[in-house]
Amino acid sequence: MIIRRLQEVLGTERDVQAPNGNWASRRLLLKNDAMGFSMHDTVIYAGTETYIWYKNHLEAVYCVAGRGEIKDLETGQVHHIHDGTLYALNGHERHYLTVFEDMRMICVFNPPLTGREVHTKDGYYPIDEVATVQ
Ligand code: 9YT
Repeated sequence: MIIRRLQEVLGTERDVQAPNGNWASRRLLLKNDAMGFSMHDTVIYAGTETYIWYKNHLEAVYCVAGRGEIKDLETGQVHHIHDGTLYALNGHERHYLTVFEDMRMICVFNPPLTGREVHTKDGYYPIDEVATVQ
């Protein structure tokens, strides 16, 4: 059994900041934890807009605090996000995330992230090209 607390992750290799400052991703579970998925406690900051296209991953996101919206660029639909909202990108949808009030998100990735991935300029995480957290 793995027991891990956010407090233990903060400020370590598992605490990853977006280079553009839009988010902080605290990686509670990674590939080497052998769960078949990764799980992150992520904060996306108010006033930011982020283009994302997870072409290599499926991602489920559960918002537990804050307010924002997701624009699905495949359909043009905009969905409000707040405490208690889940979205699951089961079709690798390109999207924009716009944040009105810091959003705290529980993010699950399949396949799991391995360590310190950050978005490429095209908004995705590369696979098998990044440093792994041991
Ligand atoms: C919701 C989302 O995709 N935010 C970007 C950060 C990412 N989810 C992560 O690595 O935690």
